[in-house]
Amino acid sequence: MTTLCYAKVTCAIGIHVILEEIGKPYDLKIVDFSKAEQKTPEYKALNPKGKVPALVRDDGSVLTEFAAIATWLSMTNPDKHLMPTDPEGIARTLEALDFAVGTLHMLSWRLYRRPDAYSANPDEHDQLKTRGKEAVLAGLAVVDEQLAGKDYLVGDFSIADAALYYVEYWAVDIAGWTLPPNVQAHYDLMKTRPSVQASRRQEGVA
Ligand SMILES: N[C@@H](CCC(=O)N[C@@H](CS)C(=O)NCC(=O)O)C(=O)O
Repeated sequence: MTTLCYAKVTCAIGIHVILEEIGKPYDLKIVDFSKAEQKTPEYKALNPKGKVPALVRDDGSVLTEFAAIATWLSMTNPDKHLMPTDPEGIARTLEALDFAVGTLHMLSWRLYRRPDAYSANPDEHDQLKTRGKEAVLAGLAVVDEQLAGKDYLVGDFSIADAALYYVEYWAVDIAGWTLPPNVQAHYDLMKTRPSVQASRRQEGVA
């Protein structure tokens, strides 16, 4: 059965949401970061990158990278309408998805959350964290303008919203920051979706 390898408080929750939106049976395999299980030979045999999410598909093959997994799930479940089908809609969805994953998460949040990955000098960590926070909030200000007058990023709910959702979750529930108004409204709306509620429940998010 399709299995999502995930860890708590990670971007994998966005893929978890997408699997719940699809509604087909799947398994969850927790990778315990507190025990560094992502670095074990067993997990690296599955995903040599030592990261989550990783999706083990029905044929046993493993797919990694949020954007690739989300796009594949969307395209193999076309009846769920998780992405537009016209070229403009596809491009706009991937544009928003990549901004959430590539810029908000990888370039910005990671700086806030993992300053040790950028400097071995603890004296520099506070400054790096501040730069990371500023970068996330600057990015969310751009998203706020994109969301003006809209419920979701592109048309109806799409895989891009699942990506933005996990950044919102981190910003609010983990960091305790205040979101700009349209982003907060998007986060509130996301939390009304049964897929989001189920994934939060299963991952123990309040
Ligand atoms: N580019 C990857 C990023 C995945 C990633 O950075 N995952 C983090 C959790 S949010 C992780 O597994 N970190 C484990 C580690 O750094 O040891 C993607 O889009 O899936």
